[in-house]
Amino acid sequence: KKVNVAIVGATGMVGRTFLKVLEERKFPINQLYLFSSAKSAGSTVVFNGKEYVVEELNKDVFDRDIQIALFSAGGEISSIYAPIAASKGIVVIDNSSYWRMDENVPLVVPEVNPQDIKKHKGIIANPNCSTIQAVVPLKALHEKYKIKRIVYSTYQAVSGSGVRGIKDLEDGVDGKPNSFYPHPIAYNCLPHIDVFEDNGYTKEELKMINETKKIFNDFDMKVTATTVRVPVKNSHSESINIEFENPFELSDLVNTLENMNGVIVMDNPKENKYPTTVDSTGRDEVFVGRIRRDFSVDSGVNIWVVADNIRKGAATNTVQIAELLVACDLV
Ligand code: 11C
Repeated sequence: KKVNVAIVGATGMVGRTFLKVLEERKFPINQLYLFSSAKSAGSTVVFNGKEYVVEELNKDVFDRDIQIALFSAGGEISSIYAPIAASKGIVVIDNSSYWRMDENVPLVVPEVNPQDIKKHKGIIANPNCSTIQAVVPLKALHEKYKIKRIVYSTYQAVSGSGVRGIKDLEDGVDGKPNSFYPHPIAYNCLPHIDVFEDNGYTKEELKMINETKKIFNDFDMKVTATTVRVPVKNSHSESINIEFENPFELSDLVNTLENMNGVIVMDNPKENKYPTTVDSTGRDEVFVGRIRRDFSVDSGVNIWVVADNIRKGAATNTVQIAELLVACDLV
């Protein structure tokens, strides 16, 4: 079965990666339509050896025969255009944060809660990149030992802020001033991702907390987070401390992670083997290492989790959701 696919935000960093991933995974596309803002409209893109012209987005484009629309053009565009597309029978898979916590919108990571796509009413949300890479390994551990509490500490790459973040890092290395972040990011760490809320947390931290609970459908789970921007170009790293309800054997826990779909365990400290952003960039899997018991609690573990935030954290996860829709005959 082949489907007609639209990409909204086709010229952005995630939009371009959608095209790369769709091509690599041989997604069954019949017609492809590419949309962007007026600024980028008219540019051309090559997909599967064929040239496509990017068109300016307007509400009438959704009158075309389209089955799936992948959105990555920011929350404001999604807030306006996703419901318009959905009202025309198109299934929208949205990368922005706008719809994620809406109770009518499933928030899906295919390795974790694929069953939730069946509840969609026209819009499916792709979680935040830092949430996606965390919940993939956590799913296996939650099923086996039941998670009681999670402490996330992240080390996030500048590509999470798009081209402006990469520019600030490169400019800073060249000794030029920042134009996007409030402080230099070159040779620095900023405990500040997205905006601060009144409770002292950043929006990125609250996304990780709330999205984790929604994906696991467990609102009793205790979750806290500190998210930090680091001078790394691509791939986010996370230290995750997990406390379980049930006891575990460390070898069994490692085995469980090794058998989890989408996870690669790289863990041999004696040989300096642990995942870094160099290993994960360009890959679709989530890499896990530094797996060790937390001796400060009855049943707890520390893990180090690294993944490509533009691929598994955004484009690949979205394309996997589209693959699921096709496989489940939901489009
Ligand atoms: C970052 N996680 O690294 C953010 C980017 O909610 O989709 C993605 C923001 C989002 O800055």
